[in-house]
Amino acid sequence: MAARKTPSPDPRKFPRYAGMSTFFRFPYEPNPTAVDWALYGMPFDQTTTYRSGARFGPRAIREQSAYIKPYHLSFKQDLLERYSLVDAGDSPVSPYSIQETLELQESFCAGWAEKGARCFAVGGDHSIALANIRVARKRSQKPLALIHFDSHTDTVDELWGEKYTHAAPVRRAIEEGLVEPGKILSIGIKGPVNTAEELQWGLQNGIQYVTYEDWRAEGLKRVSDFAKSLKDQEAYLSFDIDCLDPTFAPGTGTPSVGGFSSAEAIELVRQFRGLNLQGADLVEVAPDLDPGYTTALLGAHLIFEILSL
Ligand SMILES: [Mn+2]
Repeated sequence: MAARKTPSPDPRKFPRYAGMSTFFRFPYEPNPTAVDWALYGMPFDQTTTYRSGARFGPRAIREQSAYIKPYHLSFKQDLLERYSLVDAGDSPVSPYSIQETLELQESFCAGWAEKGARCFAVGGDHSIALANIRVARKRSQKPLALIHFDSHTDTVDELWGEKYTHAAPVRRAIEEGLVEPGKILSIGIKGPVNTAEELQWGLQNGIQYVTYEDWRAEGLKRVSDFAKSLKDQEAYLSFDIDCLDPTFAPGTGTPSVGGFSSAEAIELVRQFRGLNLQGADLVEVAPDLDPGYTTALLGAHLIFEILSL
């Protein structure tokens, strides 16, 4: 898709501390328009299994993103020159119903997709990835490649009788035919998991794993080889902030120790430069658990890195 002109006003013309918080000080645009990327908040954490609070992630990330500038030092690229980007506000949610929330989110995003925009969901817990992947899938010719950064496999079939949880988005996306088995990479899995079943199910259904331990032993090669193998294939990237070590990302609901540093996570994301991205999300930032706004700031930076790919 050809790059479009940046919609005015240019956020660089405003001080970084002034005015209403939008993602990266992009213009607030509640009505679907033809832009390259629409970022939106998903203030929903009803499927968290441990510490709640990710519903306030979008608000915190908007605030912390105000400081982030548009020029990428390594890529030598100005994000605002490459893409038109807006903050579409928050999607409606239905606090007592997970499936209704996913439906509301899907129709919220569909309006943007119809205008040609790609949707970046800012969570919220990881359950919200599914609706965003559904919309990204509709934009593309065939099932998407999936790059999944996470401490957890997110292939747990059911929790307390519920199928649409923050432990299941990868499994549901495969079952719904949204993503292509064999073109799915989960990066950063670590720590104890519930049962061996979730990992076995993933391996049997076309997920490749680069666990944290794998990455320690083997380095970047399997990740960069996977990235190269995608060529132009349409892809989706889902980033759960809990793949980082809690030292770097304490503000999250299901922390798991022994993980990536901020610099390592950024380096891993950058392996996907040139990715044909059709949609993305960043989830599980819980600001009430986040002293010094470290996790929200990191989340904002990672969104910048993903958009810059
Ligand atoms: Mn997750």
